[in-house]
Amino acid sequence: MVEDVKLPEISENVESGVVVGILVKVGDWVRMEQSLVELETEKATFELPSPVNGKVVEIRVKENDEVRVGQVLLKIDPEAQAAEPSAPEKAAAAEVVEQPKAEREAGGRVQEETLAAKPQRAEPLPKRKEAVAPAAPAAPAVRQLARELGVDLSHVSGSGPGGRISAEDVKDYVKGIVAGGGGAGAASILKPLPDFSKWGQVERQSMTVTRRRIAETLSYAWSNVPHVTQHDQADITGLEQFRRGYVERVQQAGGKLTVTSILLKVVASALKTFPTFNASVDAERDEVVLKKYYHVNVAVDTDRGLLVPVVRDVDTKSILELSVELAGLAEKARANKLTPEEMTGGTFTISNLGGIGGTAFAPIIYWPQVAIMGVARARQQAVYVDGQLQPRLVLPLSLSYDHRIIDGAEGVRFLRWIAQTLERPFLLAVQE
Ligand code: CAO
Repeated sequence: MVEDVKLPEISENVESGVVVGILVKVGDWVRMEQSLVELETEKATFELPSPVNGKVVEIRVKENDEVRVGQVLLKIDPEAQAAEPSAPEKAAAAEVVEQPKAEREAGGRVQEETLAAKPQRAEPLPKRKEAVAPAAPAAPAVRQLARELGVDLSHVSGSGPGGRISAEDVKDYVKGIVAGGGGAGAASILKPLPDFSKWGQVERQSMTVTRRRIAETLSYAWSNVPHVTQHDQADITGLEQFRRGYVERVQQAGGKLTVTSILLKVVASALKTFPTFNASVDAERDEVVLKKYYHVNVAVDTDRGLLVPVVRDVDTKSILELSVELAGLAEKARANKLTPEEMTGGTFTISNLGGIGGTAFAPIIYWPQVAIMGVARARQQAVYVDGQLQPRLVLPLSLSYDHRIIDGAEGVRFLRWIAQTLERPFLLAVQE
């Protein structure tokens, strides 16, 4: 009976996709799991594998068609008779059978594909396969390259839209492994997991494209940058009074005046005073790249995971402008509307978890930057001021920096500078 190949349910809330490539034609013999159609959804790009062995008898879609979950894309006849092989094909098949075992194994994939196109082997065909899991998003040519280089694409971070993997990404990954860094994936040596189901019930969930990219980026920084984290705190009692006094005004302008938007301004001044914190390390050339622009990433917590939009030219903007811009970027991040440009080019990162809680944390540097500041929750504390115990609002700050180019003393000075500026915000007015 002819098998309808439909667009399966890909993931929650994804009801349709766009056909970006048709990988077979009518009359082709396909094997179960062979890629048939390449599809792109708002979350991922993947290749739809064949659920059966058989012959493609009809293709109902073309490139750029939008297709819905459950729609029939093509039809495969699992019972169609293979054409009688020609004499040369029979000879080739006989040669394959007579090849030495080692040689057969070495060329296994090519043979498998050849045989798939002309099914002459009398091997039993597996039954239907139900589950269809999205593969790593990459074009067939990129998959071919990965196969040739022996790269598992699930370890490669895609730089294209929706995490799509390009040939360059595959090459970069291999270069990283050769250089000993593990590549963008930094996951070259993966130990096999135990079978957890031996000890109890488990559920497996596919990582989203966003989650995979977060994992790749942070693994790379964690494995390649020697981190040191320095902690300090700032008495922001006065700053809080100032903030409260302007909350409404900023709100009217469409922003939210919080410690994060004030920190953007303070950080821009600190980066000008301590240029090494606004740099990158070019390890290949043994150089430090000092940037003369001040674009600060702000970590935003979204339901898809951590996103880090950039506020550009922070040094040229007022706290009011920064508050409006930050509120807009955070909203866009949470609505999944950030463009790739809005997340690239940053020179330093602020990660404020204080709105949620916590006393301190050690953030991971957002490579290729060299420093990141973590902010935890400001709390009322009893502090001696001029010999008197007073209730003060104290903000915990943590700075992780790249110890290759920043020494501990400089780390302390940088963070102290920020703390002192927060304690005496009028300093901002007199700093460059
Ligand atoms: N201490 C105490 N209160 C704080 C605070 C802090 N450090 N930071 C923020 N707050 C308060 C704000 O003043 C606000 O209070 P009100 O609602 O009473 O005015 C409330 O917490 C919520 O603030 P916010 O989160 O809306 O605004 P923000 O500008 O401070 O932060 C953003 C914006 C985008 C940084 C934040 O929403 C966010 O997503 N934080 C999480 C970042 C993150 O996940 N980092 C982890 C990266 S590493 O895994």
